[in-house]
Amino acid sequence: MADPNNTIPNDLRAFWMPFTANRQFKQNPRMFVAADGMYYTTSDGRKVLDGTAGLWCCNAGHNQPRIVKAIAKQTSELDYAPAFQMGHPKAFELANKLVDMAPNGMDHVFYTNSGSEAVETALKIAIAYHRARGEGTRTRLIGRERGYHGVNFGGISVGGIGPNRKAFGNLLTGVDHMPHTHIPENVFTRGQPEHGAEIADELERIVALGDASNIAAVIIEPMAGSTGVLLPPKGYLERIRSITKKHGILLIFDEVITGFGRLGSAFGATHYGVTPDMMTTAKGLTNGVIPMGAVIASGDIHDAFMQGDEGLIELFHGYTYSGNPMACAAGLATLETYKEDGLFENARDLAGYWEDAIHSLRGLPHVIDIRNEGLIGAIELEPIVGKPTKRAFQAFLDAYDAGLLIRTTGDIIALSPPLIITKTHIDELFGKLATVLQNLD
Ligand code: PXG
Repeated sequence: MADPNNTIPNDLRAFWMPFTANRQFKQNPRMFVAADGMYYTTSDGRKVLDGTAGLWCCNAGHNQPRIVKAIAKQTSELDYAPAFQMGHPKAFELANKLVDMAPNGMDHVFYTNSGSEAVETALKIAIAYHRARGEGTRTRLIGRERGYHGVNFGGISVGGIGPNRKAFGNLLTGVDHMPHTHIPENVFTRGQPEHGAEIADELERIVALGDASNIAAVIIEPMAGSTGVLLPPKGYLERIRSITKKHGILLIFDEVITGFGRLGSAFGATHYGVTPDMMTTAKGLTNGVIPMGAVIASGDIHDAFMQGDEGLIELFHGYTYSGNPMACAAGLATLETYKEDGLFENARDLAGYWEDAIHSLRGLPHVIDIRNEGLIGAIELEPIVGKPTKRAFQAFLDAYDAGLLIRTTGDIIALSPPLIITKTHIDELFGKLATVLQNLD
């Protein structure tokens, strides 16, 4: 690869890259050296339109001036403060702002450093909550096929993506999985699919088998992003909510992707009008700039822990970097940007234009399904026989060469641009993608 600025190190061996074909990458590296607004700059000086907000996280676009400034200021003011038995003002300020955006009654925030840690935290809180209320038998967890809840042991146990689980032994015990909602009747649906609400009733069967008195929580993504954008059928989330409520089971929405405007509202919960008991968040919380996650929990859950001797620690859990000052500063500036620049509104306003643009790819070679909602979308390609994932990955490489960043999972292309996107960018994105697909083997 041409590298006129000499920015690619000579030796790429030491860095063991995550979720990457390391040997293939290192033979032909793709390096970003700068970013601004909707575009990355590559080491060979090309502009690449960001069709994925990094990894679904840079919702306010790159190098957002408010965020850059806030971090610079924070680093010279208070770089780090101990997270246990000490506080700093911005951690409280950010928690209050998050609670203001969350559905009514979700009014406490526990900080983590990633989505994966937010998931582990929520699962632990769920089990400890029941115990605190004298229902210590409620320890089982229920996830869903094709669910992605990060990569730690709890998350891959409740998660439903085979390759993320298969090499890692026994995982957690006491976990069941509901079926996913991706059914052929809904092919080429615009927005929420019509068919499949009844798939939620499978939860009743799992509860009947394991008994509600043994079940702590159900965790699902309101819209399953990582597996390739699977939207909840109309009525599905409502049914899951009513079944969990009926049986005293906590409902956790994993909002790591759906949080912070992706669907045109603050959270999937607010977009779909279904309130869970906890939400896990990360990514867009700090615009991806500084690692941070958070669990937002209901008052009921929080208050169950606030019993007994006030001098005792209520929850034996937390991280060195929980509520880190730099992350809090980035988070506050990010939330301010979403508000001041009307980015959730922009996502909502452009959702129709986005929908028409993505569905205009119907009929191109190998395209077997297209789905969308808010500023998210997926184009599913027919796999090459005997070589699953190869076709979509080729599209990824071709798009990169054409100046467009997309994300692929299996043979699905997923799109989730920064929410600062304009109609012109949408035209550029789908114009480039159409050319890539037309020329794909
Ligand atoms: N839950 C959900 C719903 C996620 O999407 C995590 C938890 C874990 O977050 P961390 O911060 O630990 O990575 C995620 C992360 C992709 C992709 O392209 C998706 C994620 C991360 C990286 C890539 O599908 N989702």
